[in-house]
Amino acid sequence: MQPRLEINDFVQDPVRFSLYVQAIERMYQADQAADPRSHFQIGGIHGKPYEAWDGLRPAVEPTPKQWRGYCTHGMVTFPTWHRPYVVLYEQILQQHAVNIASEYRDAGKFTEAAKTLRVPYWDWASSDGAVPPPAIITEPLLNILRPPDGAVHAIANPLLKYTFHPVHDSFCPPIFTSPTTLRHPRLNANGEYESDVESLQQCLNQEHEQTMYKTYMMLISLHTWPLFSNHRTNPPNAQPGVANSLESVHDSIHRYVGGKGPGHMGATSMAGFDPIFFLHHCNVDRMLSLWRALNFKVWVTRDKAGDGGSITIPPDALVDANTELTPFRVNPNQCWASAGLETTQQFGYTYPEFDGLDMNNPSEVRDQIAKKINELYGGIVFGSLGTEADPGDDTTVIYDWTARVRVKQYEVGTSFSVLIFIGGEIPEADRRLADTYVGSFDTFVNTDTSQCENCQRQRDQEIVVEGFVHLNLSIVRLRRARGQSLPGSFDPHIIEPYLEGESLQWCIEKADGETVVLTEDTSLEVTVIATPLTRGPGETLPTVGEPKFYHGITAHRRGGSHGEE
Ligand SMILES: [Cu+2]
Repeated sequence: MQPRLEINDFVQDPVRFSLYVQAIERMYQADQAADPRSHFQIGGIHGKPYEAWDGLRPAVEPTPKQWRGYCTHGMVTFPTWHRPYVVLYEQILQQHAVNIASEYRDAGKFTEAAKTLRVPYWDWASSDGAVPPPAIITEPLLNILRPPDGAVHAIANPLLKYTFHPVHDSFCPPIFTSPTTLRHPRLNANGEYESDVESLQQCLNQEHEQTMYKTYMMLISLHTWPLFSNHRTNPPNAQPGVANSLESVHDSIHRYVGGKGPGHMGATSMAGFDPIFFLHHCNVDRMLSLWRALNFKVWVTRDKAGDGGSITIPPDALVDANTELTPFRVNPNQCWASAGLETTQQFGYTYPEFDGLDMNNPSEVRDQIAKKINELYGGIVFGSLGTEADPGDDTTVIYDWTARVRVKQYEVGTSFSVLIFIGGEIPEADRRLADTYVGSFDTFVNTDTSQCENCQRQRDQEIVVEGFVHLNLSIVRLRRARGQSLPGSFDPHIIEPYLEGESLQWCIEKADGETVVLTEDTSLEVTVIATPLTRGPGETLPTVGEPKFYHGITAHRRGGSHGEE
């Protein structure tokens, strides 16, 4: 079984990396209009150009309400739909790699590497930092080993962007009619859009600790499929969430890469074209594997598709583990369904955390993966308190203080963010760089549809999405800066009055950077919750208790708590 490697490790191996880069080049070169295995058509499965992929047409003509892409967002199949998607991409790359390997005069080591080539993942929650290596985001040229002699050649770096040939008619101006994919687009002196890499790096650095915190809390505190799988709010009578769903954590990364505008990664219809999409989604798939190892009896449940469904799923359809994940075929007549995708062995890949584990022994796998998760990401939660990751002989309790955000997905008609601040006013500009900034809840939807005929569809105005911004790190930072004592276990009798005094604030910022003025009837609801995390002697992961709601901290303000539930 071959592990998919973290991108920082992956780039260290010149043979593997050279094959990967050249395989991507070949996917780029393939005919956009005619070749279903071209980068364009593979990226286009996700959203635009909204065409049937490889002849797979919807059985029923979609309604005006329906989303025209194949990808399933805001529903229970979000994690599983993207699994065969990344596999398809990986298989195409690997086939190219095998062909490329045979072109070297000394083909042996290249052929060996090609046979075991798997796509790398970008661990944006890594304690080593969220910014991918320069080869992925900054270096204009890459030194790779080229056939036939295997000597080092510098080539234009295909990992920075995809160049459309041509830009498709259905792409919306002004940003998406640019000749290439863009990250953090800005206008240059010639009036053209270009990627602002510094802004991208700054954003990823700024959000890194919150991302790590969100990731750990997602992995350890969610145990049901509806809470883990997607960003939709659970019905009022269901168990309340205390951490972000996998989809919500993923949505934020799309927006951090897309930046203001947004660039391609920030819009569902365009995201699949940016080559970083597959590095990101490979990590999303890894998170699915890690979470599933902890919750090995839990899998896809049944729920209404909701929102726009997908090109083959009407919005009012029920979706479950047997729903076909179009257009990913398991055989010529049938597509994969979530039932059957519980493990990755059938696709010949695994992740490094599973190295050496006996996959036939799920409780042993669970215990080992719990340790790994703690080592990888646990420090951010327990470290914020200054306590050791290992509690030794004592039982440790800390409270996780969190702003829960609920808002209608189409509150403003485009992707937007709810930004949370503590300890001062909300600045006028560059809000995410301010000292008072805590973190954001980000929606990832289609871009503004008002001027673009191709994007118009009636949207489900009632869909409410949910996310969580964790406050503990900012509380510590603020108290340190003011020379105040650290809050120990974040006990409610200290933190509740503290949060009231420091005034928690929020605002909505559209993907183009514009601020949304909150009206009296805004659907936004920010509610503070505190969740006890208890770790006994010898326990690896903490036990996550029932959240307690502190409505008073945000009530009676626009976008604040609506009161008891
Ligand atoms: Cu995505």
